[in-house]
Amino acid sequence: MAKLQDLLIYSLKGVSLILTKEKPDLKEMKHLNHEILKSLFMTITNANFDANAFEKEINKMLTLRDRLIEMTGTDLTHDAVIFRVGSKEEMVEKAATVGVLATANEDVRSLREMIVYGLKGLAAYAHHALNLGKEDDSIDTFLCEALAATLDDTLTADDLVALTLKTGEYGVKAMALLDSANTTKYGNPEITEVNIGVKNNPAILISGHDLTDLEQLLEQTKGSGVDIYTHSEMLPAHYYPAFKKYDNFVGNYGNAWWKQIEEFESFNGPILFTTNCIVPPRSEEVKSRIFTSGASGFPGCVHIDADSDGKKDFTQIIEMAKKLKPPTEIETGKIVGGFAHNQVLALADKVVAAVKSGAIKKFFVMAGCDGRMKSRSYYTDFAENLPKDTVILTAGCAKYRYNKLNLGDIGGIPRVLDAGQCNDSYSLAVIALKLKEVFGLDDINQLPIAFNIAWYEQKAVIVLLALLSLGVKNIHLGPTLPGFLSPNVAKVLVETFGIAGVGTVEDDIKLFMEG
Ligand code: SF3
Repeated sequence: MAKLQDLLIYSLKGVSLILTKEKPDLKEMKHLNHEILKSLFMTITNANFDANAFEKEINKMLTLRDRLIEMTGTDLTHDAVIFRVGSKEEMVEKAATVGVLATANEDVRSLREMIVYGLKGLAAYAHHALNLGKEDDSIDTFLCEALAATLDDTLTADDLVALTLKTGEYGVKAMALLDSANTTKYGNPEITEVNIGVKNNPAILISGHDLTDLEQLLEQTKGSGVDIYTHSEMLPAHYYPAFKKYDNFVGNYGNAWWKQIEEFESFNGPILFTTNCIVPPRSEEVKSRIFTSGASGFPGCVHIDADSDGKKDFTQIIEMAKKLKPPTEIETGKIVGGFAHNQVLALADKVVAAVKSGAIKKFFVMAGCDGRMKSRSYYTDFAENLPKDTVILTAGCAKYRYNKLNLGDIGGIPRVLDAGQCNDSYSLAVIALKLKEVFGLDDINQLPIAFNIAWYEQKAVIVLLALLSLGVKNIHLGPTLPGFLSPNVAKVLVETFGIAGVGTVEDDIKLFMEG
């Protein structure tokens, strides 16, 4: 399946090469751009495990490519433009020659991969915005130019470093687009207490990041007696005013994605994945309760596609829920979130006064991803051991490492401010830029804000590149530096941007508090 993903990416590069060279002004272009976004999104870690879905997508992309060749009459002869494959076996064979390792120079390979991973994250956010009816042609154009550039052997390492930063700039654009799409449709997130216990009704668990799927599910379950719970990255949906009107939208069940094996067992009802992160289920019983939609997929699980108007029919999930037991309680209580930019800026006077009086000494941006590695307990220890006059700004599923600790508040400001999903890391950048303005600083790095980011998949890569493009320096990245950084590329990131890994909790807190 990894090979099929490589080949799909290669076919996208071929299509992008044609689009970038020929710049066709075609009616079909919109459809093609949307397909490119979806294809890239499908290749994000833990989004889609269905080899047949990738085979189908490759065939679809090659048909679109051939049509493009015909319509533009291009004379491009790059292999990515002209290669042909028939069976799945042929695809796997071809993929072995065009995958990551096909670039021999390790620094060029490292930069190309960093760009492609960033583009995957960017595509995911642009695709979410598209589902809400918002798109930006300049993002689509850049995405194709950047994909095509990864085929260009004349580009130097310096050119690719510049392109990496440009990818970050477009990452900011895509996150701003999604933020505006979300808040225009669903309102600005506001401070919200979310129940983490359960009720006694049959229920559906919804996971992933797609709010339009949630909206449709809530509409279709209204008055049905079936409750809806969020899981993992869907938790922040509770913060949006538009979803508060649904009486059956009752709480969040469980933790970050990697705990789903046990948690899906005890949830008892069906689970809908709208995007990543899926963990292959261990039992047929749990698998029979898993449904996927959008870019996600798992072999043997029912995939629900949208019709031409974007509508999805969730009837079979709802009917299944009605026949199954209510969820088994695994915890009780409430968690608080909803601190996206609009809400935090509404509290700006309070926040600024607390900084000026010294009640808040430092903010720690701890956004990003969670993962199952033992070393990630670092983030729980880090949060627990931070001085009491510090505040954590979080987004993404990394929050589950500390959002249920009782870290208290500072003059009514909670010590963990959850802005939302990983894409809402944009909110944290907006907050930082606003504080820079309020404090009259010239440089974002003069703020009392430290960045200790946890990464796992490609959306964290675009968040990192976005922060770099905004001029943020000295970001710590853990629990280990990405394996796709070659020693030389890592050196550039360290020397130019002050990027660092993580050490021990004690040493790091000392370092951050002195910095
Ligand atoms: Fe998490 Fe998969 Fe990245 Fe959206 S759900 S942050 S890892």
